[in-house]
This record gives sequence, C-alpha cells and structure tokens, in this order.
Amino acid sequence: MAVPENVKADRLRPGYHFLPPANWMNDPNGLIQWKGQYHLFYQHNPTQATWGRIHWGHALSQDLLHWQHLDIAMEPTPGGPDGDGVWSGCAVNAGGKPVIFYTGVNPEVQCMATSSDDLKTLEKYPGNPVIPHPPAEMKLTGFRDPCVWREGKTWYMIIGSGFEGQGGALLLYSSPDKVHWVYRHPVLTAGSVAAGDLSLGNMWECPQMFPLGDQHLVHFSACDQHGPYYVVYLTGVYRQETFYPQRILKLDYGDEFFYAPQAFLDDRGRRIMLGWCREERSQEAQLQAGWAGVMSLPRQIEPRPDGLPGFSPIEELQGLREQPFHLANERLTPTSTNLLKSIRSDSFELQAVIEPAVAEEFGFKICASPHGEEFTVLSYFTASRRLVVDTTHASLAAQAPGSVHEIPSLPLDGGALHLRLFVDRSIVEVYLNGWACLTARMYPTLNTSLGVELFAKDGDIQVKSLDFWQMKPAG
Ligand code: DQQ
Repeated sequence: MAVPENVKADRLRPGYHFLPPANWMNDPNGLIQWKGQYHLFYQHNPTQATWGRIHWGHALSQDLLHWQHLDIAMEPTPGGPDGDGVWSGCAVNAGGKPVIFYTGVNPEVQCMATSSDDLKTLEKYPGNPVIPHPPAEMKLTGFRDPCVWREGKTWYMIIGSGFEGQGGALLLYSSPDKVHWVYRHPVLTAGSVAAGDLSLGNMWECPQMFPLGDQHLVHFSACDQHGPYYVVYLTGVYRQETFYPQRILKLDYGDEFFYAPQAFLDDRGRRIMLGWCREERSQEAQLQAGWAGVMSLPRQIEPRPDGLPGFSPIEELQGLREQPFHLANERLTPTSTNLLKSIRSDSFELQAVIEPAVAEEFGFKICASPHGEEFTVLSYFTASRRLVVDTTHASLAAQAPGSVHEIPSLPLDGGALHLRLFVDRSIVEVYLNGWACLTARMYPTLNTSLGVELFAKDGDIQVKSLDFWQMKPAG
C-alpha cells in the first residue's frame, strides 16, 4: 500500500515513527512477535482522517522501525457483534497458534479471532462474542479492551471498565479454553488506589498487567464521557487474583498525546511499549492533511532498583543516526552564543547530560525559526525541579494553538539532567533520567523552523556531554 502523494507531501508527517499509509489511526493492538517478525495491528479508519467505523490495520517489521503495510486485518461485519467497530484488543500465543481478543461494538462485547497462516490473515471466531455482555446487574461506564494471559492451565482476561458514580475498574475473567469465560471480580477499582493529585476519571481504557522485576505493573488510560485524561501506571503486587497497588505515576507527562499504549514481550525477552500519539491541530487541518495519528517510538520497559519502571527507546533506533555532532565539558552562560547554531533539523535525536551549576532555568528551543516567530521550548527549573514543554509558540497556524506540559517533580540524577530528545517533524518525545517520558505535538508552518538552541538563564550550566544526530527516515 503506497502513501498517497498529497499525504507524502505534508512536511509535518513524521518520517521515522510508524503511521498508516493515510487516514485515521488510534490505539496499537495485538502487538506480538510471531516467527521472528513483529506484527503491529492498530485502530484504523481507512476512509478518512477522522475516527469512525473502526477496522484493524496491520503492519509487519523486522526491527520495529521499518514497517511493511499489509491488508486490513479485520473490518466490522454488518449485523455481527462488531458491526459498529472492531475495537481494541490483544494477541496471545496459545500453544503455537496466534489468538486475538478484541472488543466488538455495539454494545461492547468481547470477541476472538484466530489465524491459520501465521497472522497474514485473521478469521473471526464464528461463535463470537465469547463474552456477550457484562456481569449481570452491574451499571458500568464501559466494557472493553481485553488483555489476556495464561497462568498454568487457566486463561485470564482483564477488561477496562468503571462503576457508574464510583470510578474506574478492571474486571477479571477466567477461562479453561479461551472460549468460555467466567467473571471473577474486579482486579482493581478506583477505591483501592491512593491517586493523590491524579484524576482517574470514571472509565479505564486499554488496561494491561504484566510482571516487572519481582512486582507487577498495571497501566490503563483514564478517561470520562468528555474524553481522555492520561495513562497511569501502578506498581504493586498481584496475589490471588487481586492487584495490590503501591505507587502510581503518569506513564507519559504529555497526557492525552501518548494514549492507549500496549506492551508486549519480544523473543529477546524485552518488554516493549507503543502508544498512540493523537493530533493537536484542528480536525479540519487533519482532514486536509489526509492523515491523523502517529505511533510513539517503541519504548523498552525495565525494572529499576527503586522499583519503578525505567523507559528507554529501543536500541534499534541507533541504526537511524547519521551526521553526528558532539561536544563535552562546555560551560554555557546566559550570554554565550548558541552552541548548536550550526544545526538545522526537524528530524533528529539529541542526547545530553547537563548540570545546572547555578542556572535557575535551562533547556532547549527546538524547531525554532531564525527570527523567533516559531519555536518549542523545553525548560528545566532547578529550584522547583519542574520540567516544562511549551508548544504554544510552535506554530503560527491558528489551527494549532499548542499547549504546556509539565513533569512536576523531576529530581536531578547524580546532580545532572539526563535527557534524550527525539524530534520527528510534528512530534517530540523526551526521555528524562531514565524514567520520565513526555510526548508532545507541534506544527511549525515556516520551512525555516529548524533551529536548535541550548540556553541557560540566571546562571551558568555545565554541559557534561551532548550528542546530536540527524535521523534517517524509516516508518
Ligand atoms: N479506542 C478504542 C477503544 C478504546 C479507545 C476505540 C481508547 O477500544 O477504549 O477506537 O483510545
């Protein structure tokens, strides 16, 4: 499937992130490495760049970066249990056979699909739905996005949900054969989470639970009837079919711009996550561009000594680097000339270790035009330990007003900020100190908005090291 010329011509379309050839994409689905190849299914409207009548798109890769677009894997069956949409779900390896679980609408029910040709094509189970309704007598805010795994001879499924008037919930089912499912109980409810300053809405979408070191990690995408909030993760203990949460944090501080993620275990034992990064320009602009939605870079999740998950971009990304630029042990004052003035790019990776020394604020301007009309700022505030990404000046277009995102508490690590920044035209992903991530969107209009600047305010900074690479397209 080729990318249409008008879509290809959009200079804001990312070059090394995954997107479908055209039109709408949201959640990643059914992530699995099968016979060595990575399969990415995704929520897709193949007819236009808006959400609606959702299908499962499908792509194949050897390295999670270069993708081959395949035929649509599943479309709604008129009059069937997924007649109004083939919504999100997962893939499992059931004794050497791939099996897919997903939500069919309307109403929301759980369905199954299999494949007899190593996932080239999917066949919906003729007895669908395998779970035809929610547990009796429950007033739920939703019933969707199955996550399935096996323990011994038992299959388990958690379904994203919420109790009306009470908050989100994850419902646990079990099955001896993947076809007959019995409701057990909620594995987690809003009442058992000490959420602090976080708002968890009344519906928890796209949940997952998996082991992380000697603990478990649960994540879900919190929302309410008005829309998405953000993804949170909880570390804790899973015992006797119940999850006992300990810590809760945002999974990405870009909030709704990294949503409905899914992780899978690859053949090398890596836990890798992709998330859907929605657009932040008007619907009119999206329709005009002919595409909407981009997948995040694949993130590896590993347990850290402090019990929190660590996030890092997969190492395969290093293969896209070219034209390196390096500097080390440079002192930068508020009046120094820009150390990065020779760089012009909207497709790059930047890695830096910076000590604030005495600066009260320091950071980067990216996608900056020479005369200051357009720029995105990433700032670290030393006293308050806040990291702020501001895209409100990223674009002169009224259709892309931008927003401000913040990591409220980001202590330095060994006295320094360790930062990895990936810019790919209209998306920026930042990894900080190995555990905090922030994803944002930006839509510069000027083809001169390619500058990168390192700045310090109210004092000097010490740049321990800084590496920059142009990134080759992949996608
Ligand atoms: N997207 C899907 C749902 C899921 C939501 C529908 C999250 O299954 O809850 O496209 O973005």
